[in-house]
Amino acid sequence: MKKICSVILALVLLISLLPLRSVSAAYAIPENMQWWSEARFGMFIHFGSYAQLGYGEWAMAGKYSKEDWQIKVSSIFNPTNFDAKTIVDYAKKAGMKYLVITAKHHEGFSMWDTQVASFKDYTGTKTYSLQGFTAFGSTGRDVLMELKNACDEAGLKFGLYYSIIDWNHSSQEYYGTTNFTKMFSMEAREAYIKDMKKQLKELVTLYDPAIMWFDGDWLEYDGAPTLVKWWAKKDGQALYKYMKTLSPNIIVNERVSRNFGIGDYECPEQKIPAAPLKRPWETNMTMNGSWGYTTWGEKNYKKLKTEIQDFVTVVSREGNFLLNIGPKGDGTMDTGAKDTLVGIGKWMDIYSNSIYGSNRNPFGKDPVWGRYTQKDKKVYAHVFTWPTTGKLEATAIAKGKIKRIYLLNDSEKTLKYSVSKDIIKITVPKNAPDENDSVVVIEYSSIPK
Ligand code: FHN
Repeated sequence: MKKICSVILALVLLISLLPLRSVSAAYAIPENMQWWSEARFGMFIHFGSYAQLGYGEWAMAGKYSKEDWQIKVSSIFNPTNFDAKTIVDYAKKAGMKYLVITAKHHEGFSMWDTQVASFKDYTGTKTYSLQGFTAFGSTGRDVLMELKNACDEAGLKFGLYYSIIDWNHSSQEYYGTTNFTKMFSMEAREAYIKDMKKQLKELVTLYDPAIMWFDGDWLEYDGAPTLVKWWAKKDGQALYKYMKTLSPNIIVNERVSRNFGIGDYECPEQKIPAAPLKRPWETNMTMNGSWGYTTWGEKNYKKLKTEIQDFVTVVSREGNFLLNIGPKGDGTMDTGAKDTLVGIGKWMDIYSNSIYGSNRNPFGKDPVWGRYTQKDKKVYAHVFTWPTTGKLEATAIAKGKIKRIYLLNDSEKTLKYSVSKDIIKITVPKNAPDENDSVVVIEYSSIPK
């Protein structure tokens, strides 16, 4: 038996060293995630009472008491200029197919008219929510519903973010030692988890989100709950199961209790994995280093080239890209966010065929000049560094029959090429068609399975 196992192991190792053939996906995509996998690109929106201050979504932690934060920051939050249609228009024009907005971040401020009684302010008399705690409540508006309706109208999927930790809830408080929260008692813990699930039921009933994006779970603890380690792997498993009973097709990320393989996909944050992961994944990333609005973030936006090349790199490793905006306290987007979205949109207008429904680089290793993505019988060579020699060297799929090679931005014109062994030498124009990422399409008539 032992001998058989070692032979199988050796075989598996050997196969893993072979150059990847045109593997479109090394794992199956569940039916309810097909749209998500094809979409590749979504908008993250960090929007809460913290936006009012302009110091980001962690401004309260360890610096404000619940009372101070609620009086000095949350109570004056009044996003009257929040314009869901404008935000969704920018997302759509950028080529985004879904969005995820913070319904409740760690501050515990509910962005909807929650009726769950324990989510009160420090006095225990007012609901700690946009409707219950601010002047905005008198408008009768529901920003989450406005955004959901705008998404429905524009054909984008609508998702919600929900923080498991809650710095303002009466059950717990921010606890710097673990950078999590500390429960005041085990009874408070039980009651909070029950009420958190009541809020989640409210959110599913009211907004029917396609995605529930959890966060504030990061203890990565697999043991019996304590006051400081009050959220464990089994709580995450129970939460995932609960969400699926509320809405069987909802997509739930791994941050019900991360790094235990729970949830439907992994969420590398502010980074791009060096290679495809073992199951569906989505990099979540800021445009300017800030999730929630910050005054310094306005001057800190990445270059458009960086955004586009990061996005393509994510897709070349079969990931999704969730790119964040942090609206200001009045609800408007800042110029840097708008410019970035318009810039990505201009590139996507020409090159989105190399993104939507595309999968990993079929060769594993990145070429020196850029990235590869693949969709069916087309390999897209994303050329970040255009050759000065007029010749682009690309890898051929072993035993594949090339039908045609052309520029994605000028598909009528066939490019000349020659193949020797597994190298294709393509004659390309002197100047790069796109300063951020030019795409050469290598279309095959047949590719071995
Ligand atoms: O603490 C949060 C942070 O504010 C932000 O929401 C990011 C987004 O992925 N998640 C947590 C940090 O990992």
